[in-house]
Amino acid sequence: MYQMIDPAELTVFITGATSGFGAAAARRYVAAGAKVIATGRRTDRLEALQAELGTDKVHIITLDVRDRLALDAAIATIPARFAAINVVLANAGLALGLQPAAETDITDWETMVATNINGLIYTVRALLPGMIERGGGHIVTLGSVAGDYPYPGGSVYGATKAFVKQFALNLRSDVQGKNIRVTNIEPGLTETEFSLVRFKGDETKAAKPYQGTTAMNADDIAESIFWTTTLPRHFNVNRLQMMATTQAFGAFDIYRE
Ligand code: NDP
Ligand code: 8X3
Repeated sequence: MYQMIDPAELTVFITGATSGFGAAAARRYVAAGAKVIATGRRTDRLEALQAELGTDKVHIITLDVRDRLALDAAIATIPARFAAINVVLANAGLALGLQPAAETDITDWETMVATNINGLIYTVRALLPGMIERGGGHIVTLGSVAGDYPYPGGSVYGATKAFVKQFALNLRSDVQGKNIRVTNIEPGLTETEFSLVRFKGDETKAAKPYQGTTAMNADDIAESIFWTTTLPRHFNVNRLQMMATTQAFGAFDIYRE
């Protein structure tokens, strides 16, 4: 019988646990016996998650990942029972807008960079030393197919996810010999609140990407994350890219007069 890691050994720090992948991952880990530190900006959602999953298994922290000092301060207050973090799921992120570059709102670009890049590196930088001191751990980052494949209107979002991918790969080199695993999860179309955020609450626009098809869902991604982190410790998944069966690649776009 193939020997997976016992999830009861895991304490998982999750950014963006109020919705989508992060919330689904919190449920998956706790159902398997792990402890979770669930973070995000929406306290009411965090409290509801904690009430659902139990205070013995879930510690919550209201946190904006763009605020490095607040992040550092919050981590310093984690109770001893949850302090031995050995999985970091750096998941918080967003896309804003789908306009061509010349028409985009510059503050949308700034928010994506501040969240998807700065928030992610602040999270990893704050938690990595502790994991090294404790002798090991696993960092899971949330990239995207958008970090590999371009699409119209995806200029800065895709670029932030290309950053995430390269950061994760470079991180692997830096933690060589320290028993730290690093995995970049790279999903395609997945139905969460992602589109509602991208289209700033416009439900009609947000529903469109998922209409008439079967996208992946948050549980699909949570299962993949859970799998990579419970594999035997000698085995590192560097990158895991997945798409809905109904999503594939298009042809190059040739402009003609
Ligand atoms: P959701 O919108 O459902 O969830 C996003 C999560 O990120 C929320 O919990 C939100 O919490 C959190 N978040 C956003 N900004 C901040 C912030 N400044 N500080 C702290 N938390 C923040 O989207 P998904 O679950 O789909 O997305 C999760 C990750 O997966 C993102 O990085 C996204 O780019 C990536 N991804 C998504 C895909 C998809 O198709 N859905 C495909 C590929 C990658 P709160 O608002 O409470 O702070
Ligand atoms: C989210 C997937 O295709 O909307 O990262 O960019 S996509």
